[in-house]
Amino acid sequence: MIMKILHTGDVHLDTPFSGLSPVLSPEMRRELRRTFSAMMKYAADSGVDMVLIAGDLFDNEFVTRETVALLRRDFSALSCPVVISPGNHDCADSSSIWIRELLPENVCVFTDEALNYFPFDDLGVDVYGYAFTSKFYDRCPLDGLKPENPHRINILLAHGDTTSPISRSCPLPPAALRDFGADWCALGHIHNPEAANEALRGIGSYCGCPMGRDFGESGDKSATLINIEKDESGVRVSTEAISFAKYSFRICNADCSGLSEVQDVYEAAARAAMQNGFGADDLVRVRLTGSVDPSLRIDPADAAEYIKGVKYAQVRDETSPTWNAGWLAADKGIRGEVYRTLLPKLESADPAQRDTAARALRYALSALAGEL
Ligand SMILES: [Mn+2]
Repeated sequence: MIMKILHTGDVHLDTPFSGLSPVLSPEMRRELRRTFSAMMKYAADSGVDMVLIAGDLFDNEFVTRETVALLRRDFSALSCPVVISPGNHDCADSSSIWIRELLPENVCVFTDEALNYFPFDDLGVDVYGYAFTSKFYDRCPLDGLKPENPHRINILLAHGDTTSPISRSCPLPPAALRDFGADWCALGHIHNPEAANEALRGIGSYCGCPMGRDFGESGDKSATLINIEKDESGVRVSTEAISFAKYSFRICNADCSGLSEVQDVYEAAARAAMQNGFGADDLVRVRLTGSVDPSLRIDPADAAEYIKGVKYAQVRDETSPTWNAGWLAADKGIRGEVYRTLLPKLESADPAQRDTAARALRYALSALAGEL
């Protein structure tokens, strides 16, 4: 038996993208839908045997009419089955789309929180799964269970957390996955899955989200194409990441150490974005780092204006106002006193504390200079 599967999840359709501008938010909502449709079109055109969706297809239980129409259209265009395990964001509660049977016949959805399976006799595969039926799922549903038909290809399609045995998002310890004994575990829940996937080598993998939705989901995003082959000699699985998103969130640093002119800082921000090769399909955050002159007044919005040729630019000022600050340390007046008081926090190991102290010092220096 040999089969090809497209595995996705954590699409979070109808994410509001509220952190972006009023023009960009609706565009990114459309783009997320387009990315989903591109995956389904790929599945239709490349003749995969099955599509697996490992939960969180929607961002929340209120699904827009437009999105329901899109799912019906894209799923009905497929000649293969689609199997869905609802996750914590789109749980199978009594009002959910999963229960209302709005989807075409080739779509199989787990709606029970107990583990069960859909058999696909023509493909020789059984797909095991379960559903979140509320936001939280506190236990591992695999305990003591095994696939019923060991000679078939057994897939576990699951939304859960392999990184913590006390997770409230369905704990799935790697040892429990191994004991269950599926030929492959197609998982959802972790959007940036590189580290988690390292620990799952040979058992399964998270697909991650197909498109980043904010700077917490930066970098290349993809779906997973799974090739699985099973015969008397054993099981062979290979996976391939396939990208469908047009836009990506990207983060880089601009070292501003020693700078004392805002113009130079803004140009450093623009240069960092350029040197990282960010372009028209990138939503970019530049983090300003390093120690700068305490009197420098950095305006992140002004700095962002300098970053050209990208889809969206944002600047975060994470500099420390401690460059060349000997004159402040020696100041016998109130400015020196403020500086000396804040210095331990300016040099703290905790970034949040450093940030607060940096803002406090800049505010104090501006106030004492009569600028506020
Ligand atoms: Mn998710």
